[in-house]
Amino acid sequence: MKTSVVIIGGGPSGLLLGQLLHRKGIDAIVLERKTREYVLTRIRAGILETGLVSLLREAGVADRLDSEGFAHEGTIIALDDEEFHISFRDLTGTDVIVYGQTEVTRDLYDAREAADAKTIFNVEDVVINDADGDAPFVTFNVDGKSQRIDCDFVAGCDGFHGVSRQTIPLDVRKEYEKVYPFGWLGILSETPPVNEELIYSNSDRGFALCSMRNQNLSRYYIQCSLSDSPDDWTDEAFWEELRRRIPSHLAENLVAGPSIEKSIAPLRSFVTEPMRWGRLFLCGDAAHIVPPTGAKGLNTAASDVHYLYNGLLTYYQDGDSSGIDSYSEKALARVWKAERFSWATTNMLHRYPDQSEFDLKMQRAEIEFLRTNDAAQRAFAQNYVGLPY
Ligand code: FAS
Ligand code: PHB
Repeated sequence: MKTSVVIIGGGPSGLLLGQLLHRKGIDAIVLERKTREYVLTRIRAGILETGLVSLLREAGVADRLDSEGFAHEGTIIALDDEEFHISFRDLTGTDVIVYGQTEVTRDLYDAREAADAKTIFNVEDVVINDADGDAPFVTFNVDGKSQRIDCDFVAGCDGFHGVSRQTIPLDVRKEYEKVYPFGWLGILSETPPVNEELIYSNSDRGFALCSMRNQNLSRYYIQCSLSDSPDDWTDEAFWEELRRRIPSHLAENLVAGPSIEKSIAPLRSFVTEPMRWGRLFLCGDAAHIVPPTGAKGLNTAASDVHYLYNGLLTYYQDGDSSGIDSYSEKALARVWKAERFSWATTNMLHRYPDQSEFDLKMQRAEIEFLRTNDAAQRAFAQNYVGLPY
């Protein structure tokens, strides 16, 4: 087989890149380790920056998003029993859109199938060959048969545990990592959200986040120990703990119900530099990971896709390689700002096991400064709605 771009990974990064390229007549084959059905069982992000919404519209996959997604013009930040509101719309003139990553991925798969664009599922033993040469090719096994695809470029969109990042030699790539001493226990429940906007809460029992997917599908998280497993938490225990971590007058509105999904996500900050090696480009979680506190994971994958797509477009349309040559530098400039915001909001809102009294005072002072200072709120809002591409 031969194609222009082999995209490894059929998650949101790979599918969005594939769809954008397809719309411009640039051929790409997506290789996905799992099945479409399996990929769509993953419950992940819920908040879309306007940059991602614009990209999805450019890709022609935003019809359902435009009809089912809904705008949030701000968020609630709570400390113990007090809360305050930060208005994204007043401070930045824009909102964020609530629409689950699962639905984004579903829309992208539907579009790819409608376009009859090639996706190969259940691939195994993917190897990227000669990425540092002029004629890369990808080999893999599917249904017990070995396959080869010759291409011009490879987009590594295969997430944190994929093969793409590992293809870059250790003496070429530099990795930066911070692992947090806690995780997020998340549940999905078919219940009305406790509040019309998100609530990020720092309580003496730990962090909690009240989010949603729609008016009858709520998404909640509580900070938990890394030694916890989802089976350690009954639904009743989860609801009781959540009630104790958000302001009591808000907790009175909490509607509990059976969890339809329950999982624990570890929290880490991670960046690989560079995000390009020869004709291999890393996109999304393959190159970087953020703690989900700032809702930046999926949204930073989107800006990577924007830079890579436009670089490939000028290469194929004008023979101009300046876009792909500057990809890593441009993508990393925005990645590091997202890493900083995610790290800072995680530190501001979570209780650390070894936190000193002084650390706690610093946390309280930071939240009080955010509550009372317009410039601080504007900076928070600009980061949350998404810095410019
Ligand atoms: P993905 O990991 O989504 O997709 C990579 C794809 O590559 C997968 O489908 C995988 O099966 C495939 N793959 C892997 N290895 C392969 C191989 N060798 N060959 C072929 N295919 C291969 N972000 C938020 O903003 N908010 C959240 O609440 C949030 N929660 C999260 C919870 C969890 C448990 C995780 C892991 C992430 C969460 N994220 C969250 C971040 C998440 O949304 C990612 O940023 C987003 O999925 C990035 O998309 P991709 O880069 O496409 O990577
Ligand atoms: C979610 O709805 O899953 C969500 C929302 C905001 C975050 C993280 C996760 O910061």
